[in-house]
Amino acid sequence: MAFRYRNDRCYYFFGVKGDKAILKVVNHAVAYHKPDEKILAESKFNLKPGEFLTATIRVEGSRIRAQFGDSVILEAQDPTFAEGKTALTADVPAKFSWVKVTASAEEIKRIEKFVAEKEKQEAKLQAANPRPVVWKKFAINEYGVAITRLNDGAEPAIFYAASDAGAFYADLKGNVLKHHFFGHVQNPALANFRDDLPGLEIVSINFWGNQGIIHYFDSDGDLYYDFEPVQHGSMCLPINWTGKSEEFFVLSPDVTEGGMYDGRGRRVVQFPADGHPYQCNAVLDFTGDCRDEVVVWDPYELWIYTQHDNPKPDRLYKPQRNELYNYSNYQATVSLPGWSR
Ligand SMILES: [Ca+2]
Ligand SMILES: [Ca+2]
Ligand SMILES: [Ca+2]
Repeated sequence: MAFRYRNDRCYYFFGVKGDKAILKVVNHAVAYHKPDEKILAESKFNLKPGEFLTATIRVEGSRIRAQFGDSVILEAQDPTFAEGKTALTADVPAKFSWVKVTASAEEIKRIEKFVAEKEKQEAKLQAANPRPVVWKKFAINEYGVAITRLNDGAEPAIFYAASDAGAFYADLKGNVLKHHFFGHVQNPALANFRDDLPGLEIVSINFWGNQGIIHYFDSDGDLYYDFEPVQHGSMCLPINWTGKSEEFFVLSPDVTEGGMYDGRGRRVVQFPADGHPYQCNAVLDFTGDCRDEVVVWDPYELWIYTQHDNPKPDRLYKPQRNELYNYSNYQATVSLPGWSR
C-alpha cells in the first residue's frame, strides 16, 4: 500500500518484502538507478502465499502508524510528505479487495474546498480560451500521416531528457550543471510557457516504470513544478493556441484524461466529447491564422481541430519550431518566440 502518494517515485509504502513487514519512504533517487529509499520501521513477518492481509495505516502530521492485523505494528515519524493520494502497488502477482480512506470532518472539508477551487479555476481558464472546433475530418486507410512544411531553423538547447538517468542541464562545453534524478524523463519541450519566468521553460514527461510524471523546469534548469495528471507517457507538444505569448502543451486528445495544460499545471482547454479519434495527435498550423491546429487520428479517421474564433486578425504569437523533417517520437521540441508582424 502506498500512501501520501505524490507520484510513482515519491510516496510512503507499507507492505511485505521477503520475510519482513516494512514501512519506508521513497523520494526520487540519489543516483542512476539508486532510489532514495529509507526504511522507517520494519519487523519480521512471515506471509503465507494466498493469505489475505488487512493493512491499517494512520497518518497524523509527521506521525505514521501502520499495522497488519493486531500483531505487527510499525511506527515512525517522518516529515518528507505532508499529503498525497493512496495507491496500490506490488511487484509480484497480488490481489486487492477493498480500500477505505477516512479523514476528520475538518480535513475532508479542506480537501473538498481545494478540489472545488481547482475545478472552478480551470473552468474559468477554459471558458476564457478558444474552444476546439473541428475544421476537417476524413477517413484514412493507412496507418501514419506524413506532414511537410518548411520554416526557419531553431537553436539547439542543452537540456537532456536522459531516460532512466533523469534530466541534465549542461553548458555548451558539455559541463553538466544540473542533474535531476527524476526517473525516466523523456520528450522535453522548450517553449515560453510562462511570461513571469525569464526565457523558455521546459516541460518533460516520464515513461517506463514511472509513467505520467510531468516536470517543469525554468531557464536555469531548476524544477519549478511537478504533477502526475495521468498514468501513461505521452508527448507533450507545445501549442500556440491563443496567439498570446504563453504557449500550452497538448497532453493528449482524450476527453477526460487529456487536454491542453498551461505552464502552471492547469488544464486550460478540454477536447469535446464528439467521438473523435484519440490514438495519436500532432500540433501544426494548417489553416486560418498562425495559431496551431491539433490533428488527431487513428488507423481509420483523421480530424483537425482549430479555434472557434479562427481566424483572428490581430498580431499573434508565431513561434519557430523544429523542422518538420526532424520530427520523431523521441524529439526534443523547441519553440522559439516570434510574432506574426
Ligand atoms: Ca518564460
Ligand atoms: Ca505514474
Ligand atoms: Ca492556424
